[in-house]
Amino acid sequence: MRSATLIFAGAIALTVSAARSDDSHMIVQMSRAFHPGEVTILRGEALVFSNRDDFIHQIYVKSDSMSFDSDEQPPGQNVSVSFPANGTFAVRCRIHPRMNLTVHVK
Ligand SMILES: [Cu+2]
Repeated sequence: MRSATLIFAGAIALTVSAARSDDSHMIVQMSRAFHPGEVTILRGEALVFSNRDDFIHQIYVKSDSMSFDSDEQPPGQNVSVSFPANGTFAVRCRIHPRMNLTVHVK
């Protein structure tokens, strides 16, 4: 009886945390810009980039503690990028050099 109660409580906790991360870490690429342009997340969390323009984007991060380089990202496609290290990172697009997102990882 006691172990059944523990399993039930764990299932609720998992559901709540999954719903929250879906809401709060979505970045939209629209009109050749990231929205929002700055975000703070916890170490190990991911950002999901959603291309809402009708042309291709791309995503890259280059720093001492992490490196990411996506393929071309067609309209409507989502790309997930996780951040395994603390610090401040610039996310850029190789196709549109003025696109810049600042990510603070704590
Ligand atoms: Cu772009």
